[in-house]
Amino acid sequence: QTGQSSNRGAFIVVEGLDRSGKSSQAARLLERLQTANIPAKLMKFPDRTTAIGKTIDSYLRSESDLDDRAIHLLFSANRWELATSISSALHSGTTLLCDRYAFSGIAFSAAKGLPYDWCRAPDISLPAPDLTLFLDVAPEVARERGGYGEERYEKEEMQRQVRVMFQRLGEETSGSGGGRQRWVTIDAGQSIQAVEEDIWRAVEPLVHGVDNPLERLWE
Ligand code: NYM
Ligand code: MG
Repeated sequence: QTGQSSNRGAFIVVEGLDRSGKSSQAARLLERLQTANIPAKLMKFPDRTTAIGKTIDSYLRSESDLDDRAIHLLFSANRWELATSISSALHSGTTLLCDRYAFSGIAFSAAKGLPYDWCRAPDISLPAPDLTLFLDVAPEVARERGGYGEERYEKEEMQRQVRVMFQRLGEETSGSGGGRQRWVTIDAGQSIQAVEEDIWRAVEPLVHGVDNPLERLWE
């Protein structure tokens, strides 16, 4: 326990394919933190409530069309417009859970065929997560869970490519920060309870705050 010396909340990101259980698990984790009286907040990207977010929403529902690079930059801009609130929440001691982040940005656009390094560039210098939980599930298992939705990208072949990109991001992001693993792959094909326990095991060491300064992504 390092409770009394902690100086900021932890930044925890949940990533994965569509239908990997991210949103449900993030909600369960938020509830668990709140029950333990840990100040916590849940964010989600894309944040469809902002002006940029509304443009993204309309693109995802195929109500509008945009150049692949233009939509990629808007997803990144949607993170940048919230970067200050991310760091202020963390510095005020709030543990921040984030349902998707820059890794989704790269994985989905690179899966469409855009160059990986080009995709990564606009997200360089965003607040860096202390921990990224990758909820890994085979696309065919994800599909069997009530099927993919109607939005763009929610097709099995696309999801297969996205998973390959996430695996590459995991390899490049693994390694430790502050003595902890920065990227943890969770077997999201297990039962909801087993996934929740695996997540808690990874998150628990961070929930009383972290001492190391907030870093910037890929700097
Ligand atoms: N997505 C999400 C991207 O293509 N780039 C990004 O930067 C982010 C954050 O948007 N299929 C994709 C992944 C999803 C879709 O996300 C909508 P969600 O979590 O289903 O609302
Ligand atoms: Mg979705």
